[in-house]
Amino acid sequence: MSFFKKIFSTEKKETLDKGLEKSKSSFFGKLSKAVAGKSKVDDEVLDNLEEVLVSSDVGVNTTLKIIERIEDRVAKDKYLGTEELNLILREEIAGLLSETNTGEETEFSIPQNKKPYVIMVVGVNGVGKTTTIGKLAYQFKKKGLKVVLGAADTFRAAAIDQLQVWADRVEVPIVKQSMGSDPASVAFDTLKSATTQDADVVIIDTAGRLHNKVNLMNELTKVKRVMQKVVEDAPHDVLLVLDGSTGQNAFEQAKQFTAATEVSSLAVTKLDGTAKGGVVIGISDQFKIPVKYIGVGEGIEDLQVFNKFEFVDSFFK
Ligand SMILES: Nc1nc2c(ncn2[C@@H]2O[C@H](COP(=O)(O)OP(=O)(O)O)[C@@H](O)[C@H]2O)c(=O)[nH]1
Ligand SMILES: [Mg+2]
Repeated sequence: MSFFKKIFSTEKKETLDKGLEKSKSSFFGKLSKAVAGKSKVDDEVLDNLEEVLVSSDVGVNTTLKIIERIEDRVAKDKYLGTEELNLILREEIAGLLSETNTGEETEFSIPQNKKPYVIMVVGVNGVGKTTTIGKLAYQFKKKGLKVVLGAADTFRAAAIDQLQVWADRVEVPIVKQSMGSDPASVAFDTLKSATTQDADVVIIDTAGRLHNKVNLMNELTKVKRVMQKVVEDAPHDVLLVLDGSTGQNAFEQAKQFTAATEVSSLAVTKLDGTAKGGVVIGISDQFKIPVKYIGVGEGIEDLQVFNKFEFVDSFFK
């Protein structure tokens, strides 16, 4: 049994273990083939390992970094056994995640000195923004925080309705206008309302249907600027939601959004039921933006605060 079980809630860990099952079995299946019949880590094993990592959606750059680190270890210890490879990979991956994620977070929380604390949620259609907002609102409310949602994805009526469904489910207020209205105006109204209600957290849903970078940049810049008329330093967090099951596509989206706006944290969704969980490692390393939350199911409880120790432990257990 791993010692992490003692630190973290067993229930949370079980959900994570289950969510990462497919990624794990695919990764270790490939890894055992990569080292089959080999007792020491040599060039051939390293070549195979490189292939395993790339095909597990860790991403080319991050894979090269990991391989380089293992090469350094091989150079020091010429008889590095393949049975030690698991442990070494685990250490190197935890090390990579440390560079961006402090990794100590285990609880849903917000800084105490910002009120209301404004989270702007961005990302393309279908990645799980609205669902993540609903789950987050639920967690914050459970902590006794007063939450207000803003329906600034005004492109589709369904988008507003979906957020409304979550607001009803979690029983938190929502600010919305009709479909097609100005997202910045909705964001403004939401912050006004939140201030009047003395709310602790505001979560703003946005549209991801902006295909070109200039449009996207203009739109998000405008939403931010208008929010700042109400709360000077808003948004405090720009949370980019990425669909983990899309693998390399998630990298591409991260590239586009980080070019269009200042993204301060990431949520990687749909890690359940995919074999592409390695994407979390690559994205966290490549973009130097902390992964704050991970989605491991469609249910209201299926959002977790990302913790690198738990993640690596679940993956390598
Ligand atoms: N399996 C799974 N499905 C998810 C997760 N997060 C979101 N979804 C589903 O993804 C779909 C799109 O989500 P939605 O929140 O509407 O995406 P949006 O367009 O970005 O707002 C919905 O069917 C959600 O139930 C997750 O962590 N796991
Ligand atoms: Mg939505």
